Amino acid sequence: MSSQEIHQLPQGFLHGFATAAYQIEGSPTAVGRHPSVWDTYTHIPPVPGTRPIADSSSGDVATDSFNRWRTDVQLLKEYGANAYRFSLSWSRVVKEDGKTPNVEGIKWYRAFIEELVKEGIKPAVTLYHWDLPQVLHDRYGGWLSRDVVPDFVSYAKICFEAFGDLVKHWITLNEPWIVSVHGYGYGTFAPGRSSDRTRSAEGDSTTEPFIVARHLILSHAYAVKLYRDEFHATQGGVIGITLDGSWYMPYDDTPENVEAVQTAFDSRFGWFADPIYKGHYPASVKKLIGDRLPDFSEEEWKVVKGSSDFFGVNTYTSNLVQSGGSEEYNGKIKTGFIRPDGTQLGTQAHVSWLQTYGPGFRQLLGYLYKTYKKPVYVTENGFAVKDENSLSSDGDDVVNDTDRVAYYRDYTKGLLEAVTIDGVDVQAYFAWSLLDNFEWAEGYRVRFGVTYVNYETQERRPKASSKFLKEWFEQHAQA
Ligand code: PNW
Repeated sequence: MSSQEIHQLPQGFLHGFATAAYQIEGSPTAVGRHPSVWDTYTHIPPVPGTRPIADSSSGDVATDSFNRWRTDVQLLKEYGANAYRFSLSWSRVVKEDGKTPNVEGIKWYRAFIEELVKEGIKPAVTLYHWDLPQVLHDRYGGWLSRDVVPDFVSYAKICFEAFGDLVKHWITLNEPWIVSVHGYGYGTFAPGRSSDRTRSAEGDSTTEPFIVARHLILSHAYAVKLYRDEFHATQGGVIGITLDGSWYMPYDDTPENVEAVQTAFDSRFGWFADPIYKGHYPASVKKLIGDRLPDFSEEEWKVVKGSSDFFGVNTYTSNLVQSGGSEEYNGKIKTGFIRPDGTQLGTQAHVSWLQTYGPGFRQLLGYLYKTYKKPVYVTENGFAVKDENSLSSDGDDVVNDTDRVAYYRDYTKGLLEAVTIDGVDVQAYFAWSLLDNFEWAEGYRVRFGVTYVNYETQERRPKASSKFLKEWFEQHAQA
């Protein structure tokens, strides 16, 4: 370590790991928790006989973190994290009427948060990471109805009141694009609605994702308004949203493909980010969706515009973009990893959508900062090593995650260059994920953790990547 390498990230930089409630907690009925749409979706496929989850699993047990939370906090400590991003299960915090605080559930989260703070780890709390209470879906269609807005705001209020003395970083929603498109377009995530009748008995993929997106944006915005009006003065935290996407580059320099890149940014980030940070929809999205893109009233626009203190981004990869795709949600563009000369961008992960490309991470951070003019929080970044799931848990292979170490080496380099050379105001970095966990439609076959989890014994073993990140942040972040 050379001396000029020390402490190049700004004072107060948050670094740590991320998880989400449904992916790790298990114990679906403990302390008064009731079902979310993910409990339903994993147990009752929307079309009888189909397999919504690749290995037919669910989050019933997951990493058993509801019971093993002290172990998890110790791991975070061991890895040198000064922050931890996790989500609250809405149906553990609120009773089945969807309104009343569930005292037992709140007590459980309170103990967990107190332990984090005692250990010097700042909690960065996501209010919604995809686990809508089933009761709200049944009552009025969940995100399809505007009725969800006051229910989300009252849930947020319960959380600010119960935890806001200790939590200074709030994230309203995780990846509204994924919720809208996977939940109501493709139907591959809960609640699994789609026009594709091999996947879903109900749903309209041409309209529902846009309606859902509108209610997600409003729920976010009114929760932020509440925090600013009633809690900020006494609690002094920050609040914002997390969007997801990649760095997009033209496949070649033809004008159509160069233009398609902007359309890619607009449809993945801009659909949500432009309303929230700029106060209008992107022109390309308006043009493509037309009347099916529901507008906001003048009063709503006032609440939506400026409703995020930071730009939270979950990003894993980069894409080469060509014009001429068929999917509206993606702006009718095509994405890939193979260059015109046949070479690939980087190392292939276990999931088809992910290849390593560190330089794209640096560029994306710059693009988001320049375009949206807010401090950037990297709320997820990570890699699923190919065939890691088929290694024997007896030996050391499972902890020698060479490709993941190489990924983090590339991406931390991109992070540092964005901050020190490009002057991008990045204030947080969370690696996905603290643990191998329930990877949604992939079940347990895909592992993103820096900690290996043996799902038979629930034993946790630190992988080489956890050591890499620990040492890297020791060198580059101020204590
Ligand atoms: C994230 N993409 O979703 C989620 O927030 C996590 O819960 C999840 O476990 C993690 O990624 C790993 O999959 C995304 O294709 C999944 O660009 C895919 C993409 C983006 C976000």
